[in-house]
Amino acid sequence: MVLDNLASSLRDTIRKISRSGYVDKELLDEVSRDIQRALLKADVNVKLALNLTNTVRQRALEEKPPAGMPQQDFVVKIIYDELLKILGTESGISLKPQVIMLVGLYGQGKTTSAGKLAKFFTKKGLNTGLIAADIHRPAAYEQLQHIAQQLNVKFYGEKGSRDALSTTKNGLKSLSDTAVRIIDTSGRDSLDAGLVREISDLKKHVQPDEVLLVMDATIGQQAGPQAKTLNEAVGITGVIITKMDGTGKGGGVLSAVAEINTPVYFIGTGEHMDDFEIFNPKKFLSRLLGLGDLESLMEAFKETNITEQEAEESVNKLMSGKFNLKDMYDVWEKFSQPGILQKLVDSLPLSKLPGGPKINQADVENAGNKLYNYRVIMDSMTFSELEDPEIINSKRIARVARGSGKTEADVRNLLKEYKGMKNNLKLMKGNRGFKKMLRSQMKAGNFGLEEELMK
Ligand SMILES: Nc1nc2c(ncn2[C@@H]2O[C@H](COP(=O)(O)OP(=O)(O)O)[C@@H](O)[C@H]2O)c(=O)[nH]1
Ligand SMILES: [Mg+2]
Repeated sequence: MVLDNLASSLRDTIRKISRSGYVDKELLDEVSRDIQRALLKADVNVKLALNLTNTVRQRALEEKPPAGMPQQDFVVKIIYDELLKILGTESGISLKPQVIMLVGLYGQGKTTSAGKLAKFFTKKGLNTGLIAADIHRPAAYEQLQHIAQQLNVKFYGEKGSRDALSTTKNGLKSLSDTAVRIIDTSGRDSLDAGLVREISDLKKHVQPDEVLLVMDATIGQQAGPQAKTLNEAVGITGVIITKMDGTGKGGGVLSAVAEINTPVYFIGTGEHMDDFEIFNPKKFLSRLLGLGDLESLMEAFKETNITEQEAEESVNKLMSGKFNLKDMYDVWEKFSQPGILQKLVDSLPLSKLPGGPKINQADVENAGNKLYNYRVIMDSMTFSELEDPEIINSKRIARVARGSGKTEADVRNLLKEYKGMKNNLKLMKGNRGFKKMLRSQMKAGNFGLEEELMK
């Protein structure tokens, strides 16, 4: 697919962010260099790439994450936001009677897309007609007629016509009872004054509801100037990006879309009439970056219900070295709320990456069960045992196991995990960056969770 290389570089960067202990200026510099390189390699316009990475860096330095969101995820969110701006708004084509004019250079996929659009509208119950206004290409008439026959939609053309405007006017009249009328115009090998004059003339006299620019995803840097000139000449209202199934870099077309600031309506993913998708920028970007649904991530954070103050208190306690089983219990209790674990896992960016750690349903259930079992065990401990786990000797272990209906090995595992956690915390004592990270992790309620799930 087009943009595959860009996708994999961006995913590497996101992985780097997710794995970093904490976010600092050094990491942000590195990340913005990585993104810049990836964008330039993918043929994204230099100015656009620089603007984007500067904005990401600045926002990540200046803005604070919403309560509960770890800094790392926040940086990923900023990258996502800024890339989304390039891809444009979510608005799509409307399902109503209308006249649509397709413009673009030779071979970009206008005629094919005219057919795909006709199929799209027909399926939605709007009868559709195709008008052959490409008077330059020798077989253009036959190509469109053939597509119309294949789709069983209406067709108007004047074989051998030398006048695009009069043919189009006749076509619109002849198809006046057809809900959606699509005009397939001429292209050129390159942008020239003749083409620009021809289509601006058409636009002026026909006043179509939509003027859609058809662009091949693989054309590279010339996409930008092309889009700009055509937009100035006829006012592009939407874009169809074709040949997304190809192997080109794709960044040129993305830059062009950003340059004219026009929504992408559809993408073409093959030569067949069915190889056509409505373009949804958010979905496209999430898929490109290999992220889960960021909205549900935010929601999951909210639902953990840990307040700023609670997080602060827990962190202070942890960092003071006075961390005991009671504290661990409190943290784990948050996860035991129904659905929270699954929600958090669903939204962990790391787990969505190809080649990243795989978390399946069974792992989530195991982790959930484990936390639940730990709580059951701790429920059988005395208050002084929770406060001071050092006093738990083998006699007490046997008692707790009996009381909780678990094995002694289960109890020992719990204690082992607690000690491991405590040791790690001791090692990190005095590290301010770590403290900061811990606080946000804590607020997010995912302290230790990722490691737990990724074993
Ligand atoms: N792989 C692929 N080929 C496409 C796509 N759209 C169009 N094509 C092919 O690109 C070539 C040029 O398309 P055409 O519609 O004639 O372009 P036009 O000159 O702009 O009208 C044809 O061979 C099409 O089959 C697409 O989304 N994917
Ligand atoms: Mg054509």
